[in-house]
Amino acid sequence: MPHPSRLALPADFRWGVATAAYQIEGATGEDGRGASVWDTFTAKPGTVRDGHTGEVACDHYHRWPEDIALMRELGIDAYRFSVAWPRIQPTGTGPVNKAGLDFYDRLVDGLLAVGITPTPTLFHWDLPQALEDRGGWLERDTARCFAEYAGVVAARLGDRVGTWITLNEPFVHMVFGYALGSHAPGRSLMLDALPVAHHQLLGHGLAAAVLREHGGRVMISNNCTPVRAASEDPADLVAAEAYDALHNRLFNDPLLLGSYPDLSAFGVDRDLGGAVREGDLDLIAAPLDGLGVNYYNPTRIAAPTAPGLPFEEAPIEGVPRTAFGWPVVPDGLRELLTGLGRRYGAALPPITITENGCSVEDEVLNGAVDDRARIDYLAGHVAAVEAAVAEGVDVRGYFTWSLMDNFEWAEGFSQRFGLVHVDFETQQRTPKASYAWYRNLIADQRARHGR
Ligand code: GBH
Repeated sequence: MPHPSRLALPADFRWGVATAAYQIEGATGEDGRGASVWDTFTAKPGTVRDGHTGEVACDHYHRWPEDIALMRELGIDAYRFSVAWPRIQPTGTGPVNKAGLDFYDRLVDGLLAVGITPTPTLFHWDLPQALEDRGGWLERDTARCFAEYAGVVAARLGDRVGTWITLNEPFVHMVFGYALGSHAPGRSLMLDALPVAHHQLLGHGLAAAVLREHGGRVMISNNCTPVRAASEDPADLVAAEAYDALHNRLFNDPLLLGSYPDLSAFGVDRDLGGAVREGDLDLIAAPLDGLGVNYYNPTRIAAPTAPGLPFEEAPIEGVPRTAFGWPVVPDGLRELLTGLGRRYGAALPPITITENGCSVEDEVLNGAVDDRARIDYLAGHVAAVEAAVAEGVDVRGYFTWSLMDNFEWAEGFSQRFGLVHVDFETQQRTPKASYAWYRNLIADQRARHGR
């Protein structure tokens, strides 16, 4: 494990933690918040493990001062949280709920008061149900509504927020939410979900223009995975290429190159099922101030053995696994970052790792939580970022997922990703060993650079 103080990262490298509204806030029925697709989804039996919901979650909506105190003690530079659209516009468009804006106003002021940069994400999967009732992200108009909402938030917080993240992981939202149905809104459209990719990206483009009018800098967080072919067999190579196009390039290419990748292996045209209109790609490709990269693990792909999709996932063998069963491959992050550098060259804006972390099964023993598997995971991945920087990739910051254990979507509260343990009966927070480790890493880096 590399000693943190030897990390060769730039002096202005920024450290943070990330969360998302529906995963931590709770208070879903308070202060005029409208329903989101996740309220509807979790209310349906059989959708989430053990029937868990985000109704209370970490009760962050009420306990945010305590959570800011934990962040202050951790010593982070920046906090990535998400704004719940249905708190701001309960029906997704039109009427604005002042009490919802007030909450984020208090949060932003609370962060600034302790020297932490608020870095809000505007959409982390909790679409107002009223918009889903009109077709959700399958509908082009949702992109327009998203820009309207972005303008409302920026008008209130834009004097104190410098950098905005428009969307979180549009790939994961499209696949789990609209193609497979394992996340809200629970639709199983397979490839017919592709317009959801375009409408989210269009929403990003329209919102970016609005955020800029308010003087904001704009980023987007994409879930990226380095794709490895299961073998050198040409059929596996072709399958890996197809998967890379769907997972990574479908979202990075339009943003950075202004065009969609070739998806003909999926029998899909470049207009994504007729969704793309003239001028859309110019909007989507407006320069970004940074690309947010969320990395968890690499993906191994083989040729399909049955008719259907042009690829099949193959297991990655011989590596540790997280409690979730995901393979732990820190070097995959270096591979991913250098690969982005090679593919996009001068078109690649500075990168921030906006999520990286793992779930660990843990328990509080005598007031302490020994999550050394998380320390190993984080140390390995920070070292991979350092290696990529040494190879010339411009990475400006790193956010750990997550500050605290929270509602892990379809897995409910069963997967713990936090630096801080949360007892969901008592809401007691207990910093884990990884919290102390991360605090030391940040303090060492700061001392090293005299800031
Ligand atoms: C993120 O999504 C989300 O932004 C965040 O809300 C969430 O809590 C966090 O990650 C943890 O899940 O099948 O072994 O190849 C991550 C999306 C999709 C990444 C599934 C890992 C599969 C691992 N994830 N993916 S594997």
